[in-house]
Amino acid sequence: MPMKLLLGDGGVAQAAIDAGIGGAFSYPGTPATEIFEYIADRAREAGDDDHAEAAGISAHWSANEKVAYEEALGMSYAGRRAIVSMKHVGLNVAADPFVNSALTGINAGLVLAVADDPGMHSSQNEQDSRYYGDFAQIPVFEPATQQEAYDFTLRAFEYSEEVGLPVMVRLVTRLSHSRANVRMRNGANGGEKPVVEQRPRPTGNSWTLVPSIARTRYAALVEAQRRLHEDAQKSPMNKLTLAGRRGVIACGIAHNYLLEAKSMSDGGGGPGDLSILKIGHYPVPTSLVRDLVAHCDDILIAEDGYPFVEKKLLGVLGVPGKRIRGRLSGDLPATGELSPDLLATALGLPARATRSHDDLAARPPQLCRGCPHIDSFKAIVDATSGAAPFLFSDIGCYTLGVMPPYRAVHSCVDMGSSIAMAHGAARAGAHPVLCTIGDSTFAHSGMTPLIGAAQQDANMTVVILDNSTTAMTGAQGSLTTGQRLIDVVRGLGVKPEHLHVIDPHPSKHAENVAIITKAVAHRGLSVIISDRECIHLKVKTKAEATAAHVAPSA
Ligand SMILES: Cc1ncc(C[n+]2csc(CCOP(=O)(O)OP(=O)(O)O)c2C)c(N)n1
Ligand code: SF4
Repeated sequence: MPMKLLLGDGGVAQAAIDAGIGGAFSYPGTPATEIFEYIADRAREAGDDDHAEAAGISAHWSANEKVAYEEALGMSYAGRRAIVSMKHVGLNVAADPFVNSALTGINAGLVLAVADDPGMHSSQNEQDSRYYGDFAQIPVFEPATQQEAYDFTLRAFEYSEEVGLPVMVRLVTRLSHSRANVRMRNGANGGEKPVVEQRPRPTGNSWTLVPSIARTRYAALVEAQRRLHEDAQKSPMNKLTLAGRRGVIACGIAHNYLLEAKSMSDGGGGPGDLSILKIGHYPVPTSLVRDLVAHCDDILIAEDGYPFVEKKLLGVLGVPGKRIRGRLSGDLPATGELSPDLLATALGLPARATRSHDDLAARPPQLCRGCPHIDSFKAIVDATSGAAPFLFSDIGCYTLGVMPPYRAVHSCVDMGSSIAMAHGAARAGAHPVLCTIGDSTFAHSGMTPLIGAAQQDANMTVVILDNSTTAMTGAQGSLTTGQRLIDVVRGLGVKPEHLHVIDPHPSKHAENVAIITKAVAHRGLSVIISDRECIHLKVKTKAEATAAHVAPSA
């Protein structure tokens, strides 16, 4: 079998290719971005085609995660396997089709790869996607290693078709972004292309969720839970090893951390007699959990994310006579990433003397020198000085406008929120109200609130920072930039006389301040498009661009 050094994200992506997908769908977001990029790059190489159609794999960035999920679901209905990938908060955006697709079911295999970010390396929260899987009542696979990322994803496509449901593969940052050798199935990596037949259209109609059909489908989903539970008990992704009376339940990557903690101590004569339940396939395999708890007196639950299994195990009443330890008990920290050292300490094993993050010199993120956002913020600040403006903002490189000396960002809640929040504040009578939003975020979820603001002629100023790219996540393309952005804004109902395009350049500062001042003085909606490309688009390669800037990826 061929071997390849792959990121966890690469393992998922290569498995999707080897599973014979017809398409990959995504909106960028760290740490999931590389799943789509890997597939798009391989497909492009194979097909020598900008959009990879010739390789038989369609791979285009979508406007947002909801759109990506729906496109993937449409491909599955049409009989081709599909993968949709996103960062954890992207699943909030895609939650509507995701949850409802568990009722409609799928046709060809549909895999949702979600990368969570415990510790918030580049995210606004550390939510745990396993809850979404539980909520939608679909199977979730959680790999511990890059090899499992590959193996579990391949299996996820088959299993999705066996049970007629989407299957989630849940990753975390450390796995997504670290590399290991991965053995691939025959035909991968230069071998024969996998041939997966287009599946025929199912008869009957289960895809139209009018109440009469939805009720039947929901009953079928609830009924299917019994099978999903039975499958999880028997799954080779869940493994129970009974030994001593101290037990550990290790979920996903936490199993890797456990092995490392044990190996540090085994080498030094530490206990090798832990009973271990490794969980990689949900719903939680309850009978395996029961067997472990019956065998042990003291059980540590290690999961990178929320205390999902720990809460289920404790329920309302707890487990009398047993010591159940984890994030809820305080034996592991309530927030942030786990690590081998944290597990070692919780198990009373010797921890390594490691460097902590505190040893590293602090390097706060900042806008690059020459960044067009700097000039936009300077103009906004000068145009509103002394007026105590509300400056709502959004997610992108420009969020760094929160830092001194600009201090021109007063909020950043979720993608696309700035326009709607500004509208809410304007309706409260606040003035002046401005918001800043990037071109990619505008396409993601800024267009819809602008329709309402335009219809109401809300007393606010929207500044769209068009740098021609999705800079923060590594310079992916943007769907609304340049003339297309202007056309879209007009089409959403913004009056042409209150739509201005400026060039955020130091030489144009006075002119820009005057335009913004006038726009803010207008009692109604005005939109300013601040149009200058990210300086890194001029750099030849994306690798150079990424190396050159220190704005965080999110
Ligand atoms: C729901 C969600 N999806 C994806 C992301 C990752 N993300 C953060 S900012 C951003 C887009 C930034 O592009 P743009 O708005 O054009 O601003 P720029 O970084 O180019 O200044 C993305 C995709 C996220 N934080 N939340
Ligand atoms: S990557 Fe581009 S948009 Fe982001 S801070 Fe640097 S210059 Fe500005």
